[in-house]
Amino acid sequence: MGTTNTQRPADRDHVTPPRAATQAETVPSSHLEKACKAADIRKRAPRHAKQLRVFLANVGRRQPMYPLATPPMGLMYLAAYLRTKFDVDIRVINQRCEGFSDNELVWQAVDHHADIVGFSALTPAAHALGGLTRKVRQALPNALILLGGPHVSAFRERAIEGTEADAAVVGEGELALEMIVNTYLDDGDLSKVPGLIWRDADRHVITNPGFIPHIADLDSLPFPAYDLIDVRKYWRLQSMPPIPRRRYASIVSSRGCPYHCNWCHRIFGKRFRAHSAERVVDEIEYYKRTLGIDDVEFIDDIFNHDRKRVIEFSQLVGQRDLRIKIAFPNAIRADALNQATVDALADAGTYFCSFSLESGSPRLQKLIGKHLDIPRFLEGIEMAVQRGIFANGFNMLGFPTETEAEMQQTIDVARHSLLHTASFFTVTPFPNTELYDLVQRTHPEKLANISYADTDFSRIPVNLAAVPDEVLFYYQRRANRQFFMNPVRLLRIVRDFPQPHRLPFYIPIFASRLTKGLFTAAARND
Ligand code: B12
Ligand code: SF4
Repeated sequence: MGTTNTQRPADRDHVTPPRAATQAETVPSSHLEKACKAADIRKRAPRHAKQLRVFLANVGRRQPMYPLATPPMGLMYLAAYLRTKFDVDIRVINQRCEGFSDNELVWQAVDHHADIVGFSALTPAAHALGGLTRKVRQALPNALILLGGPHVSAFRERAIEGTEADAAVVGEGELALEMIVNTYLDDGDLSKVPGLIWRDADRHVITNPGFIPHIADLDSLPFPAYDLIDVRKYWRLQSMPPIPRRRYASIVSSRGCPYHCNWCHRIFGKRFRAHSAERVVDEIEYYKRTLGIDDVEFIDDIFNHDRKRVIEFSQLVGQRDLRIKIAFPNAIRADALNQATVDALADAGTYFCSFSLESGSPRLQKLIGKHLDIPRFLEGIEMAVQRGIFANGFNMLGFPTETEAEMQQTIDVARHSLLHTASFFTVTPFPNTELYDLVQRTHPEKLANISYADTDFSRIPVNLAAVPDEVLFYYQRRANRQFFMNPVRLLRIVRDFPQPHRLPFYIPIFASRLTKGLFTAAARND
């Protein structure tokens, strides 16, 4: 499909001189030696006299009812990788953490004199990409503007439309970005990068054929670039486990997931790829030494897919006497746990773990492709709680065709479990998922007006269930009431929450869940 040769105007050549050989002669060899840290750099990009300047930003701002921020792992991985391949000066900004306005974010790119500007977005924040890329284009007319991250993986070509971006990367980014930078430094012909979505000289959007294989050996990647963020800022904010003020680092110890949940993008593919246990422990040890952390959270898709690795990891933590606290705000599949893995994780220092039920209905478990073994899910939670781990649960209400009785089944499984806390989210279909395809086949009209930018949890972006909005709202309120309004559970929360004095912080969020839809349902008639 790739047709036109180059989408890069000639004036972008200020970084890549047209006469490479002449330019190389002007570079002092000592500088070249220093710049070319990786052996292959000279081969790949011998010609640019000026250090490449890259600006990477995570887009989106914290909301009062959704104040979470986590280190921008995707960008930190990309930055660390680029540094091993090119002579490059990189600035990484997370708008969620810094609280920058869009103008301030663009100013950061300008201040960095960026040659390449890359934005990463989750879908709820993606509405800002149009304005941001236009402002960058105005302020830095020669910059190559890239998009990547979960929103691009979901929306593909639609993600670049309405923006000024030159190209968008679907899925894992390291190798794609390396190829893009090489192209940028060479002849700017983006038609050479497999699978890339890009704009040709006429600004038409083109998707290249082919794909870039996933990185087979994750251990070949450098540690994510924590030196490019101020991790201490994150310690003051709420992270994924609802426990603020932890001296933590996030770790992605594996990529890819072989399960088939139909709402999930699987950005990193279906094959489970993991860092070795040794490398994960090295990483923790490194952060302890360099960042002064005493806590880590794993945000893999599924940390415990390989039980042998779980045991090895836990043993190494013990052998090296790491004394680290470990949280799994996601990443654990409860029905894949057994006593040995729970014991190993608890011995290693695990104190918080989220478990995803999603639905308590066996019919829906099949429909949504999760196929969770619910009795084993409950056993997994029980084993974890018995080992002193604080257990949080994720559930969803509003799957296609879901009935009132099935919503109640979910509530019942959750409230009869030993979970300490739980959330009951609304199912939202993202493009390029099987769930989205299912709704497109059965109720295409429901997809027409989804407001993905709506992060107000008292509203419903879309209702796929077999019940009207008011009923779905009712079951969401009921779920919170029945789950939490239980004196034994409340006592357990106060007793076991790692920072009980901070519990009042959650009262407004909890109150909004208990009143969800009470004030907006009447205003909706879809
Ligand atoms: C941590 C996390 C968060 C953090 C924020 C993360 C962030 N980046 O901003 C918080 C807790 C805030 C969060 C919130 C939500 N999240 Co979340 N979250 C995650 C999680 C568990 C890990 C993200 C991560 O760090 N991954 C590891 C890094 C290495 O991967 P990465 O960021 O994708 O980056 C790689 C590529 O995408 C690419 N890349 C990324 N950026 C760029 C940029 C450029 C220029 C290029 C070239 C490449 C590139 O290269 C990177 C390296 O390979 C993912 C699950 C997952 N497996 O990723 C879900 C996930 C991202 N979240 C998801 C969802 C649905 C949500 C919520 C909407 C949930 C909800 N109902 O509230 C909210 C959104 C809140 C809001 N209002 O915006 C979905 C994404 C859906 C979508 N289309 O956006 C995911 C994918 C889960 C899933 N499997 O469905 N989340
Ligand atoms: S287990 Fe998690 S990562 Fe795997 S398919 Fe299901 S939702 Fe996606």
